[in-house]
Amino acid sequence: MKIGLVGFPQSGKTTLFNLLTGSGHEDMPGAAEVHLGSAVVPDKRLDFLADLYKPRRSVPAQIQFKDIPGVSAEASAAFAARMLEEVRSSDLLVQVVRAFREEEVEAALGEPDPYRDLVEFRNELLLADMDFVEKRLTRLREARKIKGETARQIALLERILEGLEEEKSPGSLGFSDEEAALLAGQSFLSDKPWLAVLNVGEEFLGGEEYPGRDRAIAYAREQQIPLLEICARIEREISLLPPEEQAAFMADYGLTERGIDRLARKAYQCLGLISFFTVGEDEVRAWTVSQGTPVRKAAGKIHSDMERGFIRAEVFPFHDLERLGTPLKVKEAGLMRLEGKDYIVQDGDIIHIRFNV
Ligand SMILES: Nc1nc2c(ncn2[C@@H]2O[C@H](COP(=O)(O)OP(=O)(O)OP(=O)(O)O)[C@@H](O)[C@H]2O)c(=O)[nH]1
Ligand SMILES: [Mg+2]
Repeated sequence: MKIGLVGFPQSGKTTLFNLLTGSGHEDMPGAAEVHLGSAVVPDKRLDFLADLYKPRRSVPAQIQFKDIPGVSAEASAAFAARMLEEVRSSDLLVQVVRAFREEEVEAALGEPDPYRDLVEFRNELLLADMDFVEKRLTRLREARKIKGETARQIALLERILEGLEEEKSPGSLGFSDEEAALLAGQSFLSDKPWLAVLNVGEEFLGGEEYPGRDRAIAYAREQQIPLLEICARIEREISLLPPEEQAAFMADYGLTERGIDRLARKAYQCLGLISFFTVGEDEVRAWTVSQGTPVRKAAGKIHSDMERGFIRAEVFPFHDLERLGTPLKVKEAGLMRLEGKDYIVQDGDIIHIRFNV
């Protein structure tokens, strides 16, 4: 799973990327480099398990981030196309939106207007999809005799194009099984899960409003775009301080929770992801799977042998362990269960796989 940090130039994508992944890139405006990095997914439950089991290591889940430079009006078509491919290969789009005041940036790009940037970004996704569909249509129509599957594909793409022209993403049109098969797994940019991070200046952290805040928030609500406000620069600066000083600075700025905590939670929601845990003296570890994953498949994340030779899973919920204090008490209370291969993993399950190969 890869999360793409996307958006217009100079909106703070690299600053946010540095914050999330602990990197230290300092790009000049117009730098054309994609950065890859991973961030630890904060989870208090894992901390609790580490305290309880005192394992040699505690392994949190990780999210991969990709920092994709903004494409300015002066950029070459080749560069724009390459960046579009980077966006296409992201599982979730996190649009970083400029909502901070910074003279140098404003001299080149004008005042921040997060509403405009949200609307324009969506339009760009729709336009990129239109362009893709139109090219496909042109190619299909070149066939000498149009019939059968080609004719059905053309009809479907025409319907998709009409939708896009009315600002409807293909996924919202509702496809029959036959139509889905015709699309053969083709995914559209405007269908990608998308959330917005409004990158606010530190001066707006106290609740003071930046230009266009209400309008941007209303638009996001109407379009059902999950939205977060993060001050990437100040959080980045705080993250570079000695750990014991960080809490006090966070409090000074009225920050109750770190950006990564909030972003990870929203990203998991958007992508329908949950966590389960494995525990032991050697390690406690958080694993990420999609909602609805059967336990045998989840076992395969840990090791392919566990999936192949799966016998049963011992399962108990984290909240019972937290409530009762020890695994023994959970067992005595009759809350430890044996589950077969089709059991659907629940968020917070603590799982031990019995297997045989
Ligand atoms: N005042 C202020 N400046 C910020 C903030 N976040 C980013 N900046 C500044 O805005 C400029 C652009 O930030 P970047 O993180 O490089 O932006 P970007 O989106 O990666 O830019 P491109 O990669 O060129 O698209 C830099 O000078 C940052 O220091 C913020 O929260 N407050
Ligand atoms: Mg950048």
